[in-house]
Formats: sequence, structure tokens, C-alpha cells
Amino acid sequence: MTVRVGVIGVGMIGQDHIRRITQVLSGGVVVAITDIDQAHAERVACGLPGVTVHRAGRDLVSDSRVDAILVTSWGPTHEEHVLAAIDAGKPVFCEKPLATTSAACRRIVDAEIAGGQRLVQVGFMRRYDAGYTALKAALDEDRIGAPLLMHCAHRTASPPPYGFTTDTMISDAAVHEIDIARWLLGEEVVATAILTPRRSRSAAAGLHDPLMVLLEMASGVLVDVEVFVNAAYGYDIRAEIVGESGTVALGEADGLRIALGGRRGGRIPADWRERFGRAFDAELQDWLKAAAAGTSAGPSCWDGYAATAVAETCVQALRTGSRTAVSMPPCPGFYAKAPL
Ligand code: NAD
Ligand code: ISE
Repeated sequence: MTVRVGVIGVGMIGQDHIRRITQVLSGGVVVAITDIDQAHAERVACGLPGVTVHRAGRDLVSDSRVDAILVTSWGPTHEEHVLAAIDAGKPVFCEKPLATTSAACRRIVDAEIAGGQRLVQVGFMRRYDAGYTALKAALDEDRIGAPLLMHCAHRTASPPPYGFTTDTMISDAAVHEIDIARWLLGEEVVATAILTPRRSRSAAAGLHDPLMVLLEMASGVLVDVEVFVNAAYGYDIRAEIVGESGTVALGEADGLRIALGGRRGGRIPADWRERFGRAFDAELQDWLKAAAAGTSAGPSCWDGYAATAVAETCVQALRTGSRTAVSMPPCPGFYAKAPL
């Protein structure tokens, strides 16, 4: 079956996902799009023969020719579109964050449970990245003994254009490390603290860049995340786990090191599209396969909820300057078959 996909929000990642469904992956076709910027949606549709441009997300969701929904609009609008898709019984892939408040994520979790079947996949694509899956295998095979510490860096050349603040450095950027730490270590974050180092002169007003985010896992493993969104030199994602008997770390993104003219060097990815291109391909292929069967796979609503609940606690910790405990109910049995 070819899944007929409708895309809500055709900005940077929306267009990149349209490209991969249209040119790279199998089993999907884009039949409808919408964007609050109608003129922009019309321009994007010019390159997509036969695609319908809807005025609003709800019209696209109720279009009977649309089998499954891809939500790639701004974070605060995700809840409305994901709830509409669940209500229509259609599989939905939602870019991270699932929603920008834990209360909104909870409403999505409750709606999915009430519907009785998994319909939502959240865009935590790092779980499909070869480097991170190799890290997970090393931990699962007990190659470095019990993990004790995890050191991460999340550096982007410049912040995204959609109104980035210190809070969004956590809820939109560090949310990836929050998810990947939960997934790699197989446990929840129980407390957070934020440190604010010397501020870069490149940071816009309202942005405390860089930040150090500290996550305390249930077993006591401590995760530190440097988030630096004006890093200028490129997109650099790092992770190293320190265990009782060894360490394991992500390698170079492109695996290439050149020695030439008395120098050594390699390429640094420009942005997330380059660094995680194959992971995006794999996550969306997984989603199309599940959507063809009327369901969803991969990171669940519960993962989306947990990541946002932790990010929200980090923002509280930033305000108070103190270690702050995460308050989260236990994972509902509905999601128990897909443990961390
Ligand atoms: P963008 O600003 O380039 O695109 C967003 C588009 O959504 C814009 O065209 C905007 O007009 C449209 N839009 C906003 N609200 C809408 C609504 N209610 N209905 C229809 N259209 C609406 O932003 P982007 O970089 O493409 O990011 C979009 C989302 O994807 C964000 O949630 C972001 O966090 C996420 N994202 C994820 C990754 C990743 O690595 N997984 C990378 C980039 C962006
Ligand atoms: C962006 O929205 C992403 O999700 C990227 O993966 C992340 O690295 C970047 O910091 C975010 O702004």
C-alpha cells in the first residue's frame, strides 16, 4: 500500500521530509500540504504536481484522500494537529517536541490511550542514528560496565530563526539529549539543574548562550549537556558515556579524517540535515511502514511527554538556580510493550 501523506507546516524540515518521501523512501506519496503562510504553501506546491493546498490543518486532517499526517509546524501548534489526527483515527508523525507543555503532551497521551491504538510517532530521530544505536548496543552488551556519567555537547552554528530564547535552548534543542539519555540508559530523569557559564557576545538579547544542563537519572548516573547555539564553526553533536571499566563515545560524523599538507582535518556538518540525514530517512521509513498498517512505531507519545516534562523542570531549575526534582507519573501500561 502507498500511504497518502498530508504535511502540516512546510518550512525547513517539512520540505526536507517531503523531499525524502518523494525522492528517497518507498511506500509514501505526499498528496496534501498546508501552512499558515498560505502564499508559501502555494509556492511549495508548485514543485509537487497534483498536491492539494489546504487552508488549515483541520481541513487537511479531514481530507479523505489523506491516510496519514506529518506535523512539521512550530512546536506550540503541534497539540492541535496531533489531537485532530488521533480524533480522525489517522497515524501521525509529529516533529519534536510533541508539544511545548507537559499538560498538552498529557492530553495527547490520554487521547491516544482513549482511542485504544498507537497512532503517534515523535521525531526523536537520534534513536535511528548509526552512532547512537552503536552506543546503545555497547551498553546493552555490557562492554564498559555500569554507566556512571554521560557527557554531551549540542552545538549549532546559529540558532533557528523562530524566536529562540534561553528556554527554547532547553525545550527545542536539549530535548534531544533528554530523550537520548532516557533511551540509551533505559531509565527516567529524576532531577535537573542548570548552570549558566560566561555568555557569548554572539548571543542575541534574551539568550543565555551557552548553557550547561545537568540531568540526574534514576540510578544516579549524571548526564551533562553543553548547549551552545551560536557555536559558529558548524553543527557538532557529541556524546561519551563513562562506565566502571571503560568509555564509549560517538565517532566523527562522516567517519573521514584527511591528512594533507602537514595538517589533519575532516568535515564538520553544517546543520542537522547533514548530520542526521540517514537517521531522518530511517525514522520516516519506519513510520511509513507502520502507517501502512494503520499504526505508528518508534518514539511514542509517552516519550514525547517524558521529554517535555523534563525540559519543563529544567526551565524551572534555570529560574530558581537550584536542583529541581522531576514530577512524573509512572508510564501507563498502554506503552509498556515499548519500554525505553
Ligand atoms: P520553520 O519555521 O522552518 O517551519 C515551520 C513552518 O510551519 C513554517 O512555514 C510556518 O509558517 C508553519 N506553521 C507554523 N504554525 C503553523 C500552523 N498552525 N499550521 C500550519 N503551518 C504552520 O521551522 P522548522 O525548522 O521546519 O521546524 C519545525 C518543527 O520541526 C519544530 O517543532 C522543530 O523543533 C522541529 N525540527 C526538528 C528537527 C529535528 O532534528 N528532529 C530539526 C529541525 C526542526
Ligand atoms: C532543531 O529544531 C533540531 O531539532 C535539531 O536537531 C537540533 O540540533 C537544533 O538544536 C534544533 O534547533
